[in-house]
Amino acid sequence: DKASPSRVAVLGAPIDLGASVRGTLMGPAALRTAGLVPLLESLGLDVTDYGDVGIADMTDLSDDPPAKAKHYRQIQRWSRVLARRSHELAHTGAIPVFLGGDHSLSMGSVNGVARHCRDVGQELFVLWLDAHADYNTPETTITANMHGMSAAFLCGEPGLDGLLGGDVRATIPTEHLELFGIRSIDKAEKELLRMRRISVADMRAIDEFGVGVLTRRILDKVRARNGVLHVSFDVDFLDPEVAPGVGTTVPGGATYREAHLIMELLHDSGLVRSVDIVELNPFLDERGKTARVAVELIGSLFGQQITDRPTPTNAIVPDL
Ligand code: 6HN
Ligand code: MN
Ligand code: MN
Ligand code: MN
Repeated sequence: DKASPSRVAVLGAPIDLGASVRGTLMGPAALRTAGLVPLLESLGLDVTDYGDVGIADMTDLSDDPPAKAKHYRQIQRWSRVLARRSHELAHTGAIPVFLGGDHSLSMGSVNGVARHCRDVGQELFVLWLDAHADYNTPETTITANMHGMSAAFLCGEPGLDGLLGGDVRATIPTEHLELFGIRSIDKAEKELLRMRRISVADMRAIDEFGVGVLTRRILDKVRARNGVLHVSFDVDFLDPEVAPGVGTTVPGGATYREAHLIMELLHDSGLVRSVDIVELNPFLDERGKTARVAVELIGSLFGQQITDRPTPTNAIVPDL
């Protein structure tokens, strides 16, 4: 496999208006406090921390906000600023790591990476580690919370078309979105996912086949297209016992070991080019437990391991 870049660009996005529970705006600070940057440096990576982005200098656009999209103007500011910064960072050849912040930030971060991939003619795949599918539109949403709409926006679903104003909206083909760890989908959202034939490795699939097999299946698909991978890691992907510091916990999530194995396999693949860490809510955390677990997992994603055993190549992979 091709070697991953050895430079990492950290950028915080202290945003919480995409969720109904306040507090994820403290996420970037908590991830830094838990030692994210020194851990990455200890793995031999050249890390630049660009601090947190803000939206104070942004002027509002004048499109009509959709009826069901709470705090649309604020999220629009974040999306525009993040899409631009993300595009710039991807251009530098470093691996951008976006620290959230609620999951609406991915509308900007992934858009910027997708735009860069389009410029250089590379296919981008998105691995969405999450309890939720985040595939609502302003039409299907029950809550009007925009963090539940980010994956749908990225795939070009209608309803948020004015979000980036005149800036480039680089959409992801629906076959390039891989939802993983899912255990909570709204009714209309499920229907839309089915219509679009989006790949959903739900918790049942994980129980039946295991995360090793399912992760390899995705990596094989990316390799077959000579593509690269963005990992959007919503910490509610983890079981609430492991990660209590989240506003939208759902029981029955990934275990500590399952999550580490996924990250280790992703690292070995050399395919990951950008990462989001989202939905950590330090206000709900228990003495930094969730922040620490999230940082350890990012360590595994960037090569922390016990021995240097390589990934076996003889995996049996079912067709889901
Ligand atoms: N997240 N499906 C629910 C909604 O409000 O649309 C939950 C979304 C959760 C979003 O956790 O990133
Ligand atoms: Mn999410
Ligand atoms: Mn470009
Ligand atoms: Mn979630």
